[in-house]
Amino acid sequence: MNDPVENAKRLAAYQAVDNHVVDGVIGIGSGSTVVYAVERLAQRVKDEGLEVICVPSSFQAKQLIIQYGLKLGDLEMNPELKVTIDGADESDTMLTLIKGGGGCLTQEKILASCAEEFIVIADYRKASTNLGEQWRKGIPIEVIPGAYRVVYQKIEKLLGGKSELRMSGSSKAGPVVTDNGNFLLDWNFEGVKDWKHVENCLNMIPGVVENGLFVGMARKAYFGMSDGTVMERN
Ligand code: ABF
Repeated sequence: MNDPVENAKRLAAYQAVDNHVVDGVIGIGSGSTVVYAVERLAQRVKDEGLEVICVPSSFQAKQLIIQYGLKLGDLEMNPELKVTIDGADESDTMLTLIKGGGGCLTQEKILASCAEEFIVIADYRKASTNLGEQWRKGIPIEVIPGAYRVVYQKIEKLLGGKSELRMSGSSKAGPVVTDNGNFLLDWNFEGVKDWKHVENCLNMIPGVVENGLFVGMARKAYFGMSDGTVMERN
């Protein structure tokens, strides 16, 4: 594979699956990096007889699990996960994450919260020192459609910054609709120090379903690097 970013995603995903997956129930995140994790899982099922049930975090993840012939599960049948493996838009040195740039965050946070270990996989562009250095599009926030305007007004009052309703396509045809039938706001912030406080404030606003800040959830992150190595952060 010649594309350094794709190569980096693959390296991180393969290493995470090899180091953290044993027989049991696995949470499957969403996005382009997770594709490689599912690819590796399927190889291990075939080559080693690994026995896993995969719980998806999105429509995309479900399709991937089916496409690779893996066993599909859900949280009703399998509420306790051994590990959840997922991508991120950015991770700082404390493993505070921004997620939801691809539109998925609520089901991902649920799966992360149900896992003994939540493991992040990403390419080198996602690793930062201070959150917001790399991902410039703001914090994704999933909202009940009819509440988007009051939610963004309340966010501005409480925390400052500016929010935008995420639109689909270049023609601005309409808002992006999540797998849960909701809208997304992207909140642009400045000078935030206490991310747990922000996460809690956002989720206290009626109409907010969940937000894309993952604070204190990830156990470990694997970043594929452009030189073919993998950087680990705990
Ligand atoms: C989903 O996919 C989202 O939470 C996050 O925005 C994104 C990361 O995707 P990729 O692996 O394509 O960078 O997990």
